[in-house]
Amino acid sequence: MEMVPEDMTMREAKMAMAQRARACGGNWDGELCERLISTGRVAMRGVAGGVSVRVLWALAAIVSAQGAIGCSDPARIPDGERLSPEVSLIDDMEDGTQYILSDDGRVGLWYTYNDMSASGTQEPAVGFPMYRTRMPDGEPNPASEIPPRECGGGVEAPFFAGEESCAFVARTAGNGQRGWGAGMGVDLNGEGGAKNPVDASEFGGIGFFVQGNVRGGSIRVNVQDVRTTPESATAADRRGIARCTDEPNRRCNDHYGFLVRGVRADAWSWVSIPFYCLASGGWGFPAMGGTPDENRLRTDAVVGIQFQVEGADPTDSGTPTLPVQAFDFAIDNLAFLRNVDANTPCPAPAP
Ligand SMILES: [Ca+2]
Ligand SMILES: [Ca+2]
Repeated sequence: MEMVPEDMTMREAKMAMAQRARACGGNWDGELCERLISTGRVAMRGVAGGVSVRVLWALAAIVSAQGAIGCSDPARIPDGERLSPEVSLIDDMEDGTQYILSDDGRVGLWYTYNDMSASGTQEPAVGFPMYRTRMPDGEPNPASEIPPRECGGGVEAPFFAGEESCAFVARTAGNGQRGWGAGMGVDLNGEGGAKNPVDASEFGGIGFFVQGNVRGGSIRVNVQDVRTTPESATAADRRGIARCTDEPNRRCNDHYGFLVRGVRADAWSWVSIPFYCLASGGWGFPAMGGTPDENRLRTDAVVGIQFQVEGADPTDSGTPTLPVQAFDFAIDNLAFLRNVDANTPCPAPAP
């Protein structure tokens, strides 16, 4: 598969810059505003490798002008909320970069991860450029190896009715995983190697579009909190939250998850997962070493979301029990949801 960073068109570049510049309105203070704008510049340089120096100078001028105006503009809807109050978009991938939407106060990057099998491969191998399924004019990209998603959400996700750009998705593919498998994930408040939490307690769950060719049509979705994530140890300790360690009865990475079934290669499906449907595997903290009351997601201390496929040794026993199998899947419009709660049914396999 081809996954090289794509040059942005001028229109896309301007949209991305405007998106960041809008962050300066409303309640943002001046210092944070400046930081977001400078982050935007760095991000633009990172993806716009083929854009001429003259264009970059022009973009810098646009940012300066919009930043100056935006910082005094009181009327602002964060980018993640702009399509509907029912959802708070974490990322729609449309800026083409590995950064999530930063306008709602979340900061993080998409990444890939795997069991480090000697025989394993996984794309994207360098950084995480988003995959283009449509051309800038909205027509399907003839070079795309996966079907483009229709804009607007359809009957499954009507809250995306106002969606106007559906060119990019997050896609990963690989083969040769002889251990527990591979996946892609996203941090919601990442700074360097530390994973800090965000408070997601105002939401009822998560949702996303998925498409792919994966073992059994299944992908495990993990919502990580500060207790199950080893890179969040400092953040957990700061708040006095009991957490996983490397002790045998308090093992890390047993995240709260849900096995999504019925993932299709020929079609995109919308999946809504209420938080109450998430369960740990029972082999780590807090299922082991904690009380039953503690054994559910801390929605007030969520650090990231992961999408994972099984390798040949799903239980990490040391002996492969399944054939090695290639995988290739994509995610779009990852969002926190306000329209689900404990009365919403857990997802059933797609028809
Ligand atoms: Ca993004
Ligand atoms: Ca998209």
